Amino acid sequence: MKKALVTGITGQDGYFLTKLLLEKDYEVHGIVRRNSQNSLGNLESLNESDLQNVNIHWGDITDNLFIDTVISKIKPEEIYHLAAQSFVGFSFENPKFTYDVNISGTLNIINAVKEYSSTSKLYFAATSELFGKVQEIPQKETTPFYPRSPYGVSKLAGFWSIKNYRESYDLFMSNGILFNHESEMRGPEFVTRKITLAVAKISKGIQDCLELGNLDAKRDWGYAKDYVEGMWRILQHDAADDFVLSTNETHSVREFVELAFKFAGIEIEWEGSGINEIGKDVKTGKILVKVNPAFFRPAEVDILIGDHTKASSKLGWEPKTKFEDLVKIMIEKDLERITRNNM
Ligand code: NAP
Ligand code: G4F
Repeated sequence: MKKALVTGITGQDGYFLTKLLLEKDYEVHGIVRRNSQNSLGNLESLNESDLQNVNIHWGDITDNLFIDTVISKIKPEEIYHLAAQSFVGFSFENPKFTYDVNISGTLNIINAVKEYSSTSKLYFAATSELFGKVQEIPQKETTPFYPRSPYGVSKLAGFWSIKNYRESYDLFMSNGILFNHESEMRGPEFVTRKITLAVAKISKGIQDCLELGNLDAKRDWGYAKDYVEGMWRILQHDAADDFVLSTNETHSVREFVELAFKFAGIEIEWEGSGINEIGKDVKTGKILVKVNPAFFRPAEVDILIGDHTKASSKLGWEPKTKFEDLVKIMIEKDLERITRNNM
């Protein structure tokens, strides 16, 4: 039985990756940081028998003694390093914290592999945020990087640390340059989930209006379940390398909002522009969407659209879920949750 260690196992990707690894009969180990509720985050949505098969190690990736101990004890065949301060907006307010977790924490993992488990294959969760102020459309592995946030800068340090250790010490360390991927397990502060939660509540009459920042931002949005399959394939490849995973399509925040309302049975129309733009219910004329400058970022990534040709040809990976289906999955799940909780 192969052993896999997952950092960030309580997050969105950790949930889907754990399910995939258990299906593939891995012995799954996960790192969970302590919280006052003793909560296992998204893992609590696993069925009971799956949850019992996950070996939890309580600790923080910024604690190098803890990381050394866990990695030297388990010596996993595969390590998926997903743990991060992953919210771009928060990274502008808390750059030091973001660097501590995303740079020092990543260095702790990489160095522990080198010192105590050099045959482990390591996956690092790099990101399309590395492309930032894009230098080429679409973006692929050879596109120059230009990060636009403390988060992006921190992930750039992780990306190059992986490459540097790979080349210096002949270790199997790969970067997954993943474009945005969302799901019903997405954290509520990210724009897709913020939208589907609000639209579900508005359609049930328990929220009046949705306030957003930049409606023009464009992202290449895929489904997280498809992307964890890509992570796994990256570590099954015969050599360590760097791969873009994307859908090769881009859509604006505005389009996401329109579609989410449509799936909740509400047609909206837009009026005005800039910070005065509003979205109105076509039937009732009620204002359902407003722009709030508080949600704008000091520097924006205007457009992301990937090219996953390399992952297709070398790994046989393809995203399966289309944009419309992703929005539908998310809104249906939030409608169901809200109805169930009678909120
Ligand atoms: P997420 O839902 O925010 O999950 C982040 C995970 O990291 C959570 O389990 C969190 O634990 C854990 N974590 C944070 N700080 C930690 C620390 N100091 N010690 C231990 N664990 C810590 O993120 P995600 O969407 O699943 O993304 C997974 C990874 O892929 C992240 O590195 C992210 O930056 C990267 N990425 C994501 C996307 C995307 O679109 N989703 C795209 C490209 C790259 P808590 O539950 O305790 O907070
Ligand atoms: O959903 P977001 O916060 O995701 P963002 O910044 O693209 O980052 C996500 O994807 C990255 C991969 O490209 C990951 F590396 C990262 O960890 C994370 O998972 O924002 C998406 C867009 C931005 O342009 C933002 O300005 O939506 C815009 N937006 C407009 N109004 C908003 C809002 N974003 C948020 N979170 N909240 C708003 O009200």
